[in-house]
Amino acid sequence: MTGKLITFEGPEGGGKSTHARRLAEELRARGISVLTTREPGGTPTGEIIRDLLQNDLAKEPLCDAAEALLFCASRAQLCRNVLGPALARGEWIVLDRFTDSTLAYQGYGRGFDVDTLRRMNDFATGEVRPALTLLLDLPAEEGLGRALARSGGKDRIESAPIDFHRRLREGYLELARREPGRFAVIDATAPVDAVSAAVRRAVEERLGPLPGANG
Ligand code: T5A
Repeated sequence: MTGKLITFEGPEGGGKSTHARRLAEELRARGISVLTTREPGGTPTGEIIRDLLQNDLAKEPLCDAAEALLFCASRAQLCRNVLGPALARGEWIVLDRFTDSTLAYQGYGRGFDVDTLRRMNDFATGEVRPALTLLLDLPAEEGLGRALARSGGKDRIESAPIDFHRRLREGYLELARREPGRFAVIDATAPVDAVSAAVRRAVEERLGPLPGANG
């Protein structure tokens, strides 16, 4: 696989969608072929799973095990049908959430065994692995406040108790400490342009200078 997968991760409202879009625009402006997508979702099946997970589509309480498996099912579909083929074509991919979301939310947040979730992730992803993971870190309260201000209401996961959101934030930081070569932790409380600049610096430091980049 000759392409590169860059993932954005972090608690709610950290700016992942904003910065995934901005990074993709910057890469395209430099002549790089970039695919952008998101999890859960990114395929027709994945988008239906997203609706189930976020909007209570089935109108029954979703048990935590089913939740974890559905995230992985969406991921398997995306990896086999979209990410693997794009990487094989040499494309770059900017992905809004991936395997670390399952470790943080279902592991540190819901309390499932993180090593079991890692095995589920491996089953779902096959050989697809991120070259770089940008963790947009901010306190749970601040991120939820931003997400609420934007959408005006909370989805199923945003409605979880604040301790859940605090645990998953700490979980992300623990994951980043364990894999410093893959993760770059970015202060997402900074103004949007400062976060974009930090994202670009991290990409160049970890993956090499971008074509046409001169500082
Ligand atoms: N999930 C997902 C799991 O539990 N397990 C899994 O395995 C996976 C894959 C996905 C949900 O599913 C969970 C996690 C999530 O709960 P989603 O809608 O994709 O749901 O939710 P999020 O990924 O959290 O996306 P959000 O849209 O809520 O947040 P973003 O993408 O981090 O933030 P963004 O860019 O939309 O920005 C939010 C607001 O903040 C402003 C933006 O303008 C926007 O209004 N903003 C800033 N404001 C001030 N300063 C900055 N630096 C700002 N950056 C952005």
